Amino acid sequence: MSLASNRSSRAAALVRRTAACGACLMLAATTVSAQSPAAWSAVGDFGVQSNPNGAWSYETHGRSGGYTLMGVKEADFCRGIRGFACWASASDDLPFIGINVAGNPFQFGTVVFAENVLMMHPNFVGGRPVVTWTAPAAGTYGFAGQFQTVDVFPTGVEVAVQVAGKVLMNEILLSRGATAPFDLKVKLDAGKKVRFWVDSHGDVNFDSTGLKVIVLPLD
Ligand SMILES: [Ca+2]
Repeated sequence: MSLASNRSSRAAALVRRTAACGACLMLAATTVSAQSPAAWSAVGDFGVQSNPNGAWSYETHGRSGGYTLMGVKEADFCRGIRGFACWASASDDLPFIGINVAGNPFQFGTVVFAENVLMMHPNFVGGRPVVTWTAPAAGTYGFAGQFQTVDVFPTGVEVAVQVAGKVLMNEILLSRGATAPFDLKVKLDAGKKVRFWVDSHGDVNFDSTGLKVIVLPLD
């Protein structure tokens, strides 16, 4: 569910202080705190009712290029895991984008399923899970959040945020619990897509990766 209508004057005041952006892209000087009302939340808005899901969509990016909407939804038992809901490109297959719906944190195999974080995993043929946010109107938006490895024995992942093919941030995470935070300010035309993806960085085993994103309108 989009929370766009809930943007508050407090949030606007918070971000307006850093809204004077002469460039199309720059790092935001303001960190969006946990207390800041969110206009959109990748975690809070996540659902398996529809894809696209408001401003969010859940895609697969293959090595051949192009993005495909994930067409399989599991309200529970994604990959046979109780308490795990997801979108996937094929039934019981990778890549997936999901969330813990168990009501408590748990571990399945080597993967730690925390609450309030999206879980992403690439596939064996180079397919990346991609969380995509589409600008509903032209404007400047703030994107704050992080990627984090959530497997006990990660083999390394490459994570990135990009818009229209331009990479805004790109990091390789190799160790357990490693994080790649971001706090970006981006000027977008209506309909432009900001994408958050996870690549296997070689070995695709043990590549489960968490993602949190808060989006705030800055105009
Ligand atoms: Ca890997």
